[in-house]
Amino acid sequence: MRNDDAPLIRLEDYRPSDWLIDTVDLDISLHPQKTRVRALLALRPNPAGKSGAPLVLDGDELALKALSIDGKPLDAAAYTATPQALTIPSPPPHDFTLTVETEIDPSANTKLMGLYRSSRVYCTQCEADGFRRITYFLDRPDVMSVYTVRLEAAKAEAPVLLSNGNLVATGEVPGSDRHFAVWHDPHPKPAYLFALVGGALDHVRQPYVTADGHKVELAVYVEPGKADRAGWALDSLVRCMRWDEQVFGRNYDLDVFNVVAVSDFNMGAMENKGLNIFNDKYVLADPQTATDGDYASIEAIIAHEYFHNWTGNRITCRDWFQLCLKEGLTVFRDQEFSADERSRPVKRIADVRTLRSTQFSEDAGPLAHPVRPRAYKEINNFYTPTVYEKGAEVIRMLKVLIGDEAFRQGMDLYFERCDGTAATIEEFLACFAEASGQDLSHFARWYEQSGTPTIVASGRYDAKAKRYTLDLAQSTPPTPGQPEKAPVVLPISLGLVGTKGDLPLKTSSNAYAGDGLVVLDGPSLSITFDDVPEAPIPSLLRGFSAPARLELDLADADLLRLFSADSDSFNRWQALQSIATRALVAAGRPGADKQPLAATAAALGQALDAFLSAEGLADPAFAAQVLRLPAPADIAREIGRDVDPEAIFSAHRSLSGAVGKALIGHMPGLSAALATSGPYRADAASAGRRALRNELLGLAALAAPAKGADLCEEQFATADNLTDRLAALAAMTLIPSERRENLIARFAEAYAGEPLVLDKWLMAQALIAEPGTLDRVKKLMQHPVFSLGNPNRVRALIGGFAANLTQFNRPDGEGYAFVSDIVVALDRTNPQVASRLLGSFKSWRMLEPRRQRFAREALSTVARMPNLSRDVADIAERALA
Ligand code: B3K
Ligand code: ZN
Repeated sequence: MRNDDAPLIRLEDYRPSDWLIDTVDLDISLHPQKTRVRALLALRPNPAGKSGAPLVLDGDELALKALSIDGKPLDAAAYTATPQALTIPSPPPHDFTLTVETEIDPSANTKLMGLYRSSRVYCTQCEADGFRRITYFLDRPDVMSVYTVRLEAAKAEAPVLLSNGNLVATGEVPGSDRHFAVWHDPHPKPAYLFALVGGALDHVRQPYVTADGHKVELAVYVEPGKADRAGWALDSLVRCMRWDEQVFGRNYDLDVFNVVAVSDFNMGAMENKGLNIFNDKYVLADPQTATDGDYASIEAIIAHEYFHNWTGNRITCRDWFQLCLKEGLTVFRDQEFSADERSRPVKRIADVRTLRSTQFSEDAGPLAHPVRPRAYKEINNFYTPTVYEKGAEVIRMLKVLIGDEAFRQGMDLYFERCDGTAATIEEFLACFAEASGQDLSHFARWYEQSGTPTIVASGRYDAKAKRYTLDLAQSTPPTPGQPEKAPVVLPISLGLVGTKGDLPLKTSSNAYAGDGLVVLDGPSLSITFDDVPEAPIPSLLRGFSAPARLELDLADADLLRLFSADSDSFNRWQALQSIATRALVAAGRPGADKQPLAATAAALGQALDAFLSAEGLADPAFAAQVLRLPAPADIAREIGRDVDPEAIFSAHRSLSGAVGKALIGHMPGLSAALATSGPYRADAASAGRRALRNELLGLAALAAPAKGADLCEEQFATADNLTDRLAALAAMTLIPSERRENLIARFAEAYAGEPLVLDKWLMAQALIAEPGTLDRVKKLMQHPVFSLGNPNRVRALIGGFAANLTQFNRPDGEGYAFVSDIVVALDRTNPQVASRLLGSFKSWRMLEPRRQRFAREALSTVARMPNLSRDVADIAERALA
């Protein structure tokens, strides 16, 4: 079905299912091309639905082989079966069993939704609506059933057979080369959490005893020969399970917990009950093939999927509009876990960078939507930074607003009250309203309204009266479908910074909630602080307490004072970012004067120089964040319209180069002091030291290319880990030269046979900000490691190119044409990966007119293609609207 014909599904049209399925007995006989699926469904009329309603089961590309009710084959006239639906117009008006047999071809399933077989492993992906590609079903999250699954396969082909829940039986199929395993999951679940895996896999395992005394066998399954790379994932699992017991009081609830890594996967990972399936990129790690960033991502994603066991699985979503109920909350939980495991301020900075680059940009463009969308054509297009990252920010604000204790009580109440149900945002919020005694109806607007609010702040000090007045106002720009915006509830954590640090806050304003928190919930507010002994500098939105833009006109000198004196690490970091952003925004406008940039470079250089001397070694991970300027794409977003990527990029290069020059004196000493000794360790402190060294290396490459190239070559040759080797490659890509090409070639030789490492190699090249990159990328598509069929390769090379601000947005439009051609080609085999890639066009409307014209042309060409998937057509349509 084409998108224009695809129905718009609306939240307001939600109705409970007319039928429920209490139990599902699946018998799946795996075969590469002819997998037989027999499903025995115990159906029951839903008291909350219409009685006497027809039974309409969802399907997707299915072929029905047999059908019976209560064991009796159904007359052909009593039903209709198409690939998309199985309809029984007059089912029995009472409980009955339905046996449905289908046959599917896992090898032909290139969409990687439903059951597929790739790299000789059978696996499934059912969220959001992949189960209907396995058998006809009521494929909606509010239909929850208890599953028993018998899997059968050739022993040699699939010695390992896994499904959800606990293993209850295994055996041989007499007289054949086949065996079977039976799994039972006692927890009712929606179909999207069903999973199976079959294949020859190695594993590592570890016993675990939950805080409430339940013995659990944990295991991580990987491709044969890779078990020595599974240890970090297993270790992360143990740590996050303990953390969830301690911080949220949540225990695990089955006898086994299995994680399986597969090499062809549409996204990061999937939280199937008791059987998490992962993109191998987020499981496999050793010092030679994974970077510090990979170690951190693995830890975070293992935790994320595990945390879903309570926030997602035991309590699931009533309908897909409630997606943020599980995703925003679970991202919040994984962020908190990583913050506790690592450095909280550094984690917050990293998360805010991601939020701004992915979500703020989405919110500012044609694909903007509320955290809880009201309508969709293709739900898979709503697994977005808005649902995930902004959804997590909403939870974080809730916690700030009601306080830690009420937040924990609200969570406990939610777990107690909603366990075993398919819930809504309203039910979730009600728990916190009850626990805190606060009315959260205004707060709920965060779920309904898209767009990033802007807070405009200004302050004045009355020296005579020793009073400081802060004026705050908010507004949210119009977004598609929502021209009128109302004020939202903005928790603004703040401090007044004097010459000797934070000044005490005294005010009689009722907008002041205590503990440095002001709540701005109307269009504007003015708040006066008394007994302020000196003219302070306001430090607003500490810890980034609300996902908003802040406009506060502070002089560079004031920002520099915040950088050195603010007690809030986030705002220390933000102060330098603000100085750089302001200068880059000014210099990045077409025809802008570059002079102010030189002054900023000098000021930043000096501040950083002093900072590195004083505390560079105290917290290297924080220092690395401080050194990293806002990215060119951040500046483009700040400018917001008539954007010329080249102008921004050249301003960015010259500022970075100048800052690099100011710091170059530090580099040898600091680099030596930061060098880690002994074998590689993945812990946050060691990673922080490498991060700072490598940040300096990148600056050196820009400040002094010849010297920088020497350093890169040396580091590449001597490093004992991928983090440092990749950093050497990345820094070298900034230096156009023969030496760069040699290093690129050496890297490929060193990591031949390591596709996940070569992904990084592909991406590093796709990100080179030079006109030759397009041809380079086209050539790399011919490299043996590249395949359009593997999502990781596509995301690395083509996704990398689409994230290259100057080259994707080439002035001749060729970058758009290239990416859109690939989207069209890919759409024939894997619509989800294709539509993600098309999302790279999300910021096209902020560009200058000529580029806009080319981008529109490319999008329109996609939109006009016949037989587009719903996924791609939906993005094209909304991007153009
Ligand atoms: N819930 C899955 C994402 C499913 C995406 C479907 N298109 C992974 C996660 O968020 O944990
Ligand atoms: Zn999730």
